[in-house]
Amino acid sequence: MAVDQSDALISNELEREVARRRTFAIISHPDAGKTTLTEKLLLYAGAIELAGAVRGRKARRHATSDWMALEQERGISITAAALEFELDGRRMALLDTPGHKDFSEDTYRALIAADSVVMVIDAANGVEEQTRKLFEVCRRHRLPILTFINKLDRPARDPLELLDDLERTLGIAAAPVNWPVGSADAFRGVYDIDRRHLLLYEREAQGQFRAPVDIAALDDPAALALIGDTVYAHFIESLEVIRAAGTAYDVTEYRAGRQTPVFFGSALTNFGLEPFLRAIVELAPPPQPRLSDLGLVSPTDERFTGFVFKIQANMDPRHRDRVAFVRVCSGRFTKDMALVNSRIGRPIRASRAYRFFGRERETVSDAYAGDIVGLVNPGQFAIGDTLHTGAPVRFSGVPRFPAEHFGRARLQDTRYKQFDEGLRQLEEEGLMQLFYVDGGRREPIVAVVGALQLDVITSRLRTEYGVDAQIETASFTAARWVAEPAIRIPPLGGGAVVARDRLDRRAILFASEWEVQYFERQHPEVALLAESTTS
Ligand SMILES: Nc1nc2c(ncn2[C@@H]2O[C@H](COP(=O)(O)OP(=O)(O)OP(=O)(O)O)[C@@H](O)[C@H]2O)c(=O)[nH]1
Ligand SMILES: [Mg+2]
Repeated sequence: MAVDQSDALISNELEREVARRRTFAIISHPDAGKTTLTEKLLLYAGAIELAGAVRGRKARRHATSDWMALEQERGISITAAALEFELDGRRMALLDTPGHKDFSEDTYRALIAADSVVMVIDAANGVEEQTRKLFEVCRRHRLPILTFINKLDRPARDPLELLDDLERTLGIAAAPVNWPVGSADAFRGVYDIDRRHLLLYEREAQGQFRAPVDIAALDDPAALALIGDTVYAHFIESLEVIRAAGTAYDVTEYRAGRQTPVFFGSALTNFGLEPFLRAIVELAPPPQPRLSDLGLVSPTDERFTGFVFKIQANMDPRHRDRVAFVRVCSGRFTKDMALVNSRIGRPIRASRAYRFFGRERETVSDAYAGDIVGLVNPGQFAIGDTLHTGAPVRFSGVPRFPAEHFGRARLQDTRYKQFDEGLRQLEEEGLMQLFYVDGGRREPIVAVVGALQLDVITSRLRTEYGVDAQIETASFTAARWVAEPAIRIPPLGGGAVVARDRLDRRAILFASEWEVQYFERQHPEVALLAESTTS
């Protein structure tokens, strides 16, 4: 009897904790303002006291989620950052992702760890290429999407046209929750369509914020005076169109991923941020069930399960350790618990577990489904690993993409040990794959999905491992693993070479996709794999 009671107590606590969690990723085309919006959401949630900037003079604060040296140097996001904070009794976990297509593998993995998505659209550009691609991934995973149309403080497309663009380009219903009053220099604020009230803002220097003026009635003379005649007339006209013919917000449609609620604003000048943050808290779904080889795993299932979606080395220059980011899928995680990595089968003690806030970390004693926990266990984890207690289980679906760009990494000094160690750890992160050509010099070949990742490798070898290296483009465009370890590989024509990966598995590097196909036609007996079989 006593046992039953304590079990009931645990499951009540578990249900309560899971129900208050919100884990979401911010996605978009490069430069739409994901990191700026992230920083402002943190500011409005009270998680930071001062907002940093994406680009700024040396002395200025940088955005919390762009913590890596190269991100700050270039003013772009390169790697997904996890930020956890409390808000209104909810535990929020936000993943700011890189927009550039060369880093999209990292973005896709972050999407797999989220239960919903915030999609940022640049009001001058509408739906752009990278947003469209990321949207397709969201659709496949049925992730609910909230849309923030950003940069209304600059010349923008007409809001009706922007909604139309969302609907046509993405094939999703767009339901405006608020409506912008003016744009560019005449951008005054947003009107809440359902609650029927107006939030008018003033610009503040240095990204500080001031509470908006809240006006209940549209025909309030004060509103008219603040907005100005021309902007007011235009606003009323488009509002009427939206009221008559616009899609109304519907929670079922949103949760099913068929409709996206749309908000307008400007992350940089702090317009429209409180309503958006409130919407995330109120509308975003709690942790959802996950598909495993045993079927759906419910977040309130009492046993702990999770998977590694990201590995990042050297986040903290003082520790120089490697963190495996785990999305908790079910149950309760406790520090020091013995978990099994389903790939290896042996138990591991989770003794160093952290919660992250950009680069900052804090020890966690327990975590629940929905949380993102960073585990420090050198060499024990690979991207995609399932961790669990109880009977064996595996989650699938952490994607890997085939490398398309290859380069020869050349050490320019004599720090061989650090060079090898650096390359090994960056490979473990999934930033690249390493190959060594048979019989060739000991110059590793690095293979990446996007060419900019080659710059990231040299920069990180320098700043994190103190190694001066150069990467010279190599003329390969595809790698295929040889399925049979013992099979004889026939002589290769064209630009192809035989190479080995770090685990000594044989692969062939080809100069073109056409060469791959030609080889496959000529040598059907040599089975090739696009991905290495995970060891
Ligand atoms: N005028 C204006 N500029 C903005 C706004 N939001 C962001 N920006 C600027 O747009 C640029 C890109 O912003 P980021 O926040 O880095 O965009 P991002 O989407 O995170 O970019 P990546 O992570 O590199 O894909 C920066 O110079 C920002 O200051 C806005 O609301 N108005
Ligand atoms: Mg960014």
